[in-house]
Amino acid sequence: MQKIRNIAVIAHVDHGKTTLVDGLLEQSGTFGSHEQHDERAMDSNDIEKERGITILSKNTAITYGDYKINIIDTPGHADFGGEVERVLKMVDGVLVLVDAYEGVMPQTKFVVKKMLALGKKPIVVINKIDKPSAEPDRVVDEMFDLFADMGATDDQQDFPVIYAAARDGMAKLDMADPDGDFKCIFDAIIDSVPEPEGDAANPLQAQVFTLDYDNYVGKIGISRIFNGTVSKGDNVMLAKADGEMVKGKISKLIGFHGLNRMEIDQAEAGDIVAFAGMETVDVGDTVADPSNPVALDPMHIEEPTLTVVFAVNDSPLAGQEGKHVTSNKLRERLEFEMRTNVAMKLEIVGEGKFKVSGRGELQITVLAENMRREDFEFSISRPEVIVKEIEGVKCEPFEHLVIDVPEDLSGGVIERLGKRKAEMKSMLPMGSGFQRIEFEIPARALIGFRGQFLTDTKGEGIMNHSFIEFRPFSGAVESRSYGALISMTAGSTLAFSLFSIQNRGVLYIGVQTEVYEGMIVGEHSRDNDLVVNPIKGKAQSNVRSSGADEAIKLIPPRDMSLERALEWIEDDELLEITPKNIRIRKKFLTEAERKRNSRKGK
Ligand SMILES: Nc1nc2c(ncn2[C@@H]2O[C@H](COP(=O)(O)OP(=O)(O)OP(=O)(O)O)[C@@H](O)[C@H]2O)c(=O)[nH]1
Ligand SMILES: [Mg+2]
Repeated sequence: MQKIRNIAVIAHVDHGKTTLVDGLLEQSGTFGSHEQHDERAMDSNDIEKERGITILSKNTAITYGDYKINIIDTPGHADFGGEVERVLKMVDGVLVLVDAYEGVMPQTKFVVKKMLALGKKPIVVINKIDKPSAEPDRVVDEMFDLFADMGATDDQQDFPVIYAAARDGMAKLDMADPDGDFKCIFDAIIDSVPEPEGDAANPLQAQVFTLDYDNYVGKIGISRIFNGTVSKGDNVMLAKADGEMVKGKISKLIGFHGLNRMEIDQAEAGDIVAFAGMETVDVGDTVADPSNPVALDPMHIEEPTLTVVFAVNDSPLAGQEGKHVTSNKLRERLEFEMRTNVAMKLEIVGEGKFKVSGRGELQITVLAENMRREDFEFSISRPEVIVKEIEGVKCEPFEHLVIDVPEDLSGGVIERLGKRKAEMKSMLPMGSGFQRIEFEIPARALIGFRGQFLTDTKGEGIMNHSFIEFRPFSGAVESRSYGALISMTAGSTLAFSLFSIQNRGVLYIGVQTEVYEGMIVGEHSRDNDLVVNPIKGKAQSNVRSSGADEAIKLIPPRDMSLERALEWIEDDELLEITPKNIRIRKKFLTEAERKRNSRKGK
């Protein structure tokens, strides 16, 4: 039997997981000496590259000595936390990274809790020790405390610690040691991660933990083989979560090495491989021996906490910029997404209206961003949290929120969070005039909070949150405190009118922008909506006013990214998303309709 180690790399967002995996690939010699590869090579899709974050967990394999090490890189952002739990079941040990300055963050707690509960053996990597602000000793203490608080067993508590600067390919076992390479990481993996259990001689049992899709071979199930041996062409039985048994055949068996996937003929217990040929395959399914099919424990899939309605674009500018605009096209695309993305759910709620649920705004905006790049045009509504009944009590998702703020500004932020029903849990000085404050807060109250927080902290605040659990509904929370500046008419914006409107608030659009009645052009500086005319030119006169035009100085409009816009909108507003533009609009475009409907609402 081949000598194998299976590990996952887990951490809070940006603590350096993908960079560390780069180093492991590089230093194990898995990248050929002439092989060209990008930085953070595992972040392979466009949005991952652009944003520098991991969205989907991905696996790779390296060879080190006579060992094969399967490594799964996981996303650190809380919205993709559901992936982590599934991945953890597939490995025997984990590398838990933690930033040598930031220390334990919300998602560190989340992943450590899951990992300990599943009985995994951790190796702790204190990363980014090259940072001038790094305090590795403090962070090691924080990790010990965290493990103790979360009920680690003695064996888990006794974790090896490695100090690293993953970006520089440097690691060592003691801060006092001279800088070394990743040898100590490889050795720790081989020595302290248990070898896979299971036996190649037993009947086949493999569990699918990730789905992929390929235009040529169709659905692909990436799986861990727990028992038995599997060959290309084998007949198998798919044991589904609901107990159903479906016959299947492995048309292709795919192995991993570095950044490559290649067809292989056989694989056995302990390994991670991919199967093609079974169109009905789902996450959690057991691929089993047809003569003795025994399902493995079903996989717990995290439930969505947030929902948004995707709808056909019906704005006055509809159909001008996108190629796929119909309800059918939209439905097909969303259904396609659901085939591989188990963390999301889809429900058709009306003519051309689709409720998409997921774990957070980022997850939803990533889908929307992918769709606009594929030439789709559509609208999306304000995110709403999912409320559900637990033992007769109405419950909503709660989040663990950690903010780092300049000390002199913390009072204002705390007050604002209080209005949003946040409960303060702790407050610590962080050095350099910053405070770290932890809260528990309804997820609902976080919608739209980020923009406000950045304003309140003059852009210096840092906030992070991750899901805790569903708790009893907490009542009304404060929402956006400013109204919208709404265009009263259609046309192309002119500097002259924008110049006067900019005194009323913050503009979201610049000159010569196409607008329509009911489109939102900015944020009002007061709490009510204000209807404005952004296309009015200066009254013509024969006398050329000396230099008056040159005097028009426009403040650059605020750049509203998809996430920012989605966080900003209220219930009576929509985002219009096309391949070329993101517009914010009122659901009801005329003032008369808005008045009628707000009266109805009351
Ligand atoms: N100073 C310093 N920066 C590092 C180090 N390792 C990684 N970084 C930087 O940290 C940033 C995040 O690195 P990633 O490897 O993408 O982090 P990640 O944990 O994979 O992030 P997510 O997948 O989005 O959760 C990048 O800008 C890296 O260059 C390090 O050892 N020192
Ligand atoms: Mg990453």
